[in-house]
Amino acid sequence: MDERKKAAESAAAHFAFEGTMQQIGPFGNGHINETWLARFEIGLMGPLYVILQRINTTVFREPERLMENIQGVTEWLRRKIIEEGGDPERETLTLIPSKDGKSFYRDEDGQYWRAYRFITDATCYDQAESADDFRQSAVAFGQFQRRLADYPADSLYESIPGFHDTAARLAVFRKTVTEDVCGRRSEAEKEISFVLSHAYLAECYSRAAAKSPLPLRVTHNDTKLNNVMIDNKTHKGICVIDLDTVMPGLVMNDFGDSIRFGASTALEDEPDLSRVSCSLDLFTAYTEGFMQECASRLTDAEISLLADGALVMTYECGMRFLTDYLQGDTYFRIGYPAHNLVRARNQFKLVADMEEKLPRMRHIVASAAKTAAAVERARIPAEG
Ligand code: ADP
Ligand code: GN1
Ligand code: MG
Repeated sequence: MDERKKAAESAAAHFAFEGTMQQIGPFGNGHINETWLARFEIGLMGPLYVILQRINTTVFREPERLMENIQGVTEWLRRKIIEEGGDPERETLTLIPSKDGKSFYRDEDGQYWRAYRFITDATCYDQAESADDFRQSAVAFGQFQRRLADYPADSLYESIPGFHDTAARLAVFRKTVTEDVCGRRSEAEKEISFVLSHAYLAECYSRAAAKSPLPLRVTHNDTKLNNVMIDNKTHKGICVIDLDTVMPGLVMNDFGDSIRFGASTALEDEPDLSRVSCSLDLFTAYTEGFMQECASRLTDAEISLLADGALVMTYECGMRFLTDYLQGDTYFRIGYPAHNLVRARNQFKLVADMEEKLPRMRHIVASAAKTAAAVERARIPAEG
């Protein structure tokens, strides 16, 4: 930790921060980047906080191109938020440039760093404290989707190729099981069988697309609850963060990943599987919030697949955790040796529960879509 802290401290000196750095410490619960919170003192103005992140370059191979994405997307969102009369400092991430005016700093070891203004008086939750908070996170992701609807998708670099290509991930999984480089296969026979017996989920969208095309949109692709900030006072979802995976993608995946993480009755790594299930109350709250923001922009084919998206994303994420376990934990940050196996078991319990609840989930989506359409119809003449 000391070495890492020293590296963070010396990286901090290369950003255009003002004042004197008083303190720096690890922050947040992200699995990918290394996040630090630094406290500065600016004369009589008191403390000011910034987020400093070391970009995970094992995961993000071309950090400079990644930062171009983030710069483009945050500037775009900033303009939209100002047009809508919002507060751009709180409603989107603000990059702090390096002293030489770049959006990142590359240190002597070739590590890449970036800095953001710290969004104060807001929290990223690992679990929804209430259905209403979860509904607010849906509104924030729905707004994000709406604000980026006309973003030039072609200008976005694909930061992780095939990120949500579940079928390709299944192929990697099969190969990983065969190779068994860490000799861990025997620890995970039941979970491996689960993945193989649910391979139909990897074909869900291609089956649907054969009947009706599924549009590619600018999506976030990592819409878990702790990637949205909830205002401590108003409890509104104010800012979508963690923009590394903003790429052209499918809206069902953004919806589905939120459900996977936030509608579960337990944390993503809860080992007691009796506590893990998909809460239909939380599912309903999220669906209503999301539909309220963007139902009118979605096609019937997309709406009819949203609930299935929750299954696909949960299956894919469980498979990714299990693949990482079998490969020796090189991707997701772990807290103990079997962490990824525990996470995978947890996700598969959730998949099984969602399979049972799928008809009800589809029904909830359909009726939220109907309500959103009725609200939209009532609003248009009044405005016109
Ligand atoms: P990772 O890719 O590792 O998940 P994130 O970008 O999501 O990294 O950041 C990790 C955590 O740091 C977030 O869940 C959040 O708690 C916190 N965080 C990141 N950016 C900010 C910010 N600008 N203001 C406040 N907190 C932030
Ligand atoms: C990672 O970066 P973070 O912690 O928000 C991962 C997601 C997974 C998630 C599981 C770039 O998200 O895809 O769904 O962990 N992000 C990346 O918690 O791989
Ligand atoms: Mg994150």
